[in-house]
Amino acid sequence: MPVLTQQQRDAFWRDGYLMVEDAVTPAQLAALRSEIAAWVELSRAHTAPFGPPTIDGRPRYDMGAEHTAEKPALRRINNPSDISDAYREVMLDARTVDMVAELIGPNVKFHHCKINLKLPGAKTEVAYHQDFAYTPHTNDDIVTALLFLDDVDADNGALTVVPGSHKGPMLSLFDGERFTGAVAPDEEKRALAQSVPCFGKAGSVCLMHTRLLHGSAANRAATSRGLYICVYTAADAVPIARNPMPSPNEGRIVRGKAVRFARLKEALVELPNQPKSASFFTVLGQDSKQAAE
Ligand SMILES: O=C(O)CCC(=O)C(=O)O
Repeated sequence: MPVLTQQQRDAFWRDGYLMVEDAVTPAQLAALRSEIAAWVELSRAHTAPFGPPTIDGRPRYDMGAEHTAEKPALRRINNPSDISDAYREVMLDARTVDMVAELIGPNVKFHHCKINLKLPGAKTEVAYHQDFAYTPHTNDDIVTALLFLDDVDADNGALTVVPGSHKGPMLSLFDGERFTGAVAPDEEKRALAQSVPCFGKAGSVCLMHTRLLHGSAANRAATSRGLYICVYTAADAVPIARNPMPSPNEGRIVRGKAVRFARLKEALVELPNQPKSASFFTVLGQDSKQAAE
């Protein structure tokens, strides 16, 4: 039995994104949320990004500069599926994976995952960009699955997307020679004028095409906004840039089977610069908390 209707699949390809409620079971959602609560507690004892490191030696957890023990601003956990059974289970086998397989399958592999967290009072925001510019592949059958760990409304920093923009051009994330990780200010202004917010209950997922233009504002509410973001590609999409967040699970087949041929889609792709810091928020000009020396 398919999990998505034909109408939902058509909407994804027309708009470049699709919202689906109840994308994981209540038990899965509860397990993910309980891990987050523990990681937020853990972050109170830290004054700079901390481990256990990802496989390229960078810290797994990143906090915004406003972070304090009393008011944590943990904003990123890199590849939580490497360190948590609950996150691994959802990455490998939640209903979201079936949905992705119905969009770009049958053969689907995992690329990387992360949590973007906006705790109350945190300043974290996401400048407009297209994910494909960070993770270019030989073709663009790539879906970013953004699972809502909290209820998301108009005040707590919702994801905003530009419907149909996945059919448009790839926009540069460079300002001259400098990789800014964000589209130019005039493009951002245009995007803001056309964008729509993605609201939903915890447990909803936004399935987003890798070329869709999107961003998000800071959290102005007293409630947190967490997203568990998993990136999946068609098995015949082969990376043409280093994974910004490498994981031992990169390339793992999550539905169907491995394939022998890479599929090439003709395109001119600007190659990204990879972050050396704990998360791309520093590339966007939002410093991490750093211990005072
Ligand atoms: O956290 C968000 O609101 C957006 C996430 C995002 O754009 C990304 O991680 O590429």
